[in-house]
Amino acid sequence: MSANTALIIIDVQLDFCPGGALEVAGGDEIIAPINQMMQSKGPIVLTQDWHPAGHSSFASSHEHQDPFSQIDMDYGPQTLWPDHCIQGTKGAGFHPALETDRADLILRKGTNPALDSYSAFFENDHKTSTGLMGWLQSRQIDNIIMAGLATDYCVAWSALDAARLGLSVSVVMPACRAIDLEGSLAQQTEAMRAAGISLLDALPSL
Ligand code: VGL
Ligand code: ZN
Repeated sequence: MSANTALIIIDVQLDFCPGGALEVAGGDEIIAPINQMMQSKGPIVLTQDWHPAGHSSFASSHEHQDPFSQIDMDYGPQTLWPDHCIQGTKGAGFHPALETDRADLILRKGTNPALDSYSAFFENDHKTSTGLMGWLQSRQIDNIIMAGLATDYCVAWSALDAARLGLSVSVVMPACRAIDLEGSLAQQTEAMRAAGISLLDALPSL
């Protein structure tokens, strides 16, 4: 892997793995390939969805709303989720098989109670920065390789923001798994392709 390439691993947390609060089918199957990619020498960023209890993206925070329904927030449409990744809970922790020791940066997102943050770069208002781009720029990183959970939410939103910011982006599809709500996987896969993101069907040689 060249010095200007970073590996960005999105939300490999227990709540997104089978048995978790917002389980993604096969979510734990991506840990072995991710650990393998993390044996490379380059910079590694891990992200963690990290919500306060009562977060506005939780269906339980709204009257008469079921998980997986959609509402309009002042920043745009927001899907409502089961309570998940609550700060300090077991479910918010990384899956124990993930080799986190190699991480240079662990970035937590979704901490503002009033605003969700799928992307590792901007919160869901598309304006509030997480600071990740500054971190990458200060290290002259212009190429990123991304994997994690979920393909059609946090991975896709992160990859699309990265491409919009001018980074060259590859998503390692076999090291991602999707929630796939109402065609969201096909839709976001097409959006990533249209944005010039490379969708890899095998692990890159790093
Ligand atoms: C995610 C829904 C809600 C994700 C996070 O990591 O893809 N999805 N919060
Ligand atoms: Zn979340």
